[in-house]
Amino acid sequence: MRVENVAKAKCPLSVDIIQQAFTFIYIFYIIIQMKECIFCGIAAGKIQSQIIYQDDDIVAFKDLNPQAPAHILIIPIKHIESLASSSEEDCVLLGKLQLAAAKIAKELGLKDFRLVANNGKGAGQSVFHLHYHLMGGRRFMWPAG
Ligand code: DGP
Repeated sequence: MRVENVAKAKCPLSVDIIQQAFTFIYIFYIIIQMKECIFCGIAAGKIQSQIIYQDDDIVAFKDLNPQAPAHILIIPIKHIESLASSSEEDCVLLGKLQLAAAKIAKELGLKDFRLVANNGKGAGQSVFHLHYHLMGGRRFMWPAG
């Protein structure tokens, strides 16, 4: 008899149950991960980031993968998937995001900067929580790639 069969023969139920339990926990973990929004986690302080600005409605933090010497992400604390899914009720909040961008740029000493919101996968959006990229500190080309 093979070694694994001996183990199974001795304790057939528990091995299967443990395997099933691990599979279940793993699938559950994946589902939770998929549902959890990274930027909501950052806004709630559950996920670490280099926060540079925060008020009652907005959080701004350094991008993990900077594309310019200064690359800040500015997000609403409220979960909105994208600019396209914002609504009339977000009108003031959207204004606040842009004003925060201008304020942060000034504080960082950026006279020239670019403010970008990628909307949808085809436009390069990878995190589906509305965010503006505030970038500066280098020359930018136009049209954007
Ligand atoms: P976009 O592709 O437009 O959805 O931009 C998402 C940006 O978010 C991308 O530049 C990388 C950044 N990013 C993704 N995950 C994290 C994270 O956990 N922390 C920080 N600081 N930035 C992140």
